[in-house]
Amino acid sequence: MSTRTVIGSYLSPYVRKLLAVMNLKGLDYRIDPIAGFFGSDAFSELSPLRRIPVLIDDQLTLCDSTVICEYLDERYPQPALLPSSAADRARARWLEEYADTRMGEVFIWQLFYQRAIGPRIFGQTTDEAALQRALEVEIPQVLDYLERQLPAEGFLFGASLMLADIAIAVHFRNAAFLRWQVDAALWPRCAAYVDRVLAQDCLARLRPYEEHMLRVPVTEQRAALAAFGAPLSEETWGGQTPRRGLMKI
Ligand SMILES: N[C@@H](CCC(=O)N[C@@H](CS)C(=O)NCC(=O)O)C(=O)O
Repeated sequence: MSTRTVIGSYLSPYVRKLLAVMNLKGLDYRIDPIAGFFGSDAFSELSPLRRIPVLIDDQLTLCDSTVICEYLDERYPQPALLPSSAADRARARWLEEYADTRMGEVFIWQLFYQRAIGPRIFGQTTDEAALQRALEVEIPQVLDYLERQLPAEGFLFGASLMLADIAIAVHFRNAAFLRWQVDAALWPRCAAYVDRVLAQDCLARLRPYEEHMLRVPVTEQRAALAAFGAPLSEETWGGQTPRRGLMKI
């Protein structure tokens, strides 16, 4: 039985980022696949912002995908998640930050929230104006920026997949759940790069679980994943009813 537990759903981009890093480093884990907004009271004790992912291992309980991935990289340095020169490391951290904050804002808090979480979890009607603004203005701005940053071949820092690559690509997987994809005629470099990164084994291995979860309601996902053979934790920090988040974005 693994000494590491990841709390958080396979459908969250930030959980996907952490799981891909653990797969890349060959670290085993058990997962408590709770959806965002579905943590129990006990979950608030572990995650004061009530956000996923959380990692529990033999030494500590830790929140935030970036903090957790950096901790794992320091404890298990191979393969490295950051490039070696100071300038490249700084650029890698910036691109990861851009992915976590700006891409998270437009892909998750606009697109995914308006199309999936708001209506399905909170019974809200879609804010069509916000959705259109995301699709027509905000996402194209992100793609224009990425098109100038991403390489035509390989990954951001050469032949090895690193944390910034994973942090960027995970958001496109959530967009794909909604049948949205990068228009390769407008952003060819970005479209090819996203396909290349998502095809890497550490991310591709998560797809069967993601697809399985998409087919069932949130409250049935744990049981469905157990039947599907996912490496579930014995304990769960999930609740039965959704609660509004503490943070605005
Ligand atoms: N900066 C955090 C962001 C985590 C995050 O926003 N997680 C979402 C799920 S995709 C969540 O837990 N949302 C629930 C909430 O905000 O209450 C990280 O990198 O871990």
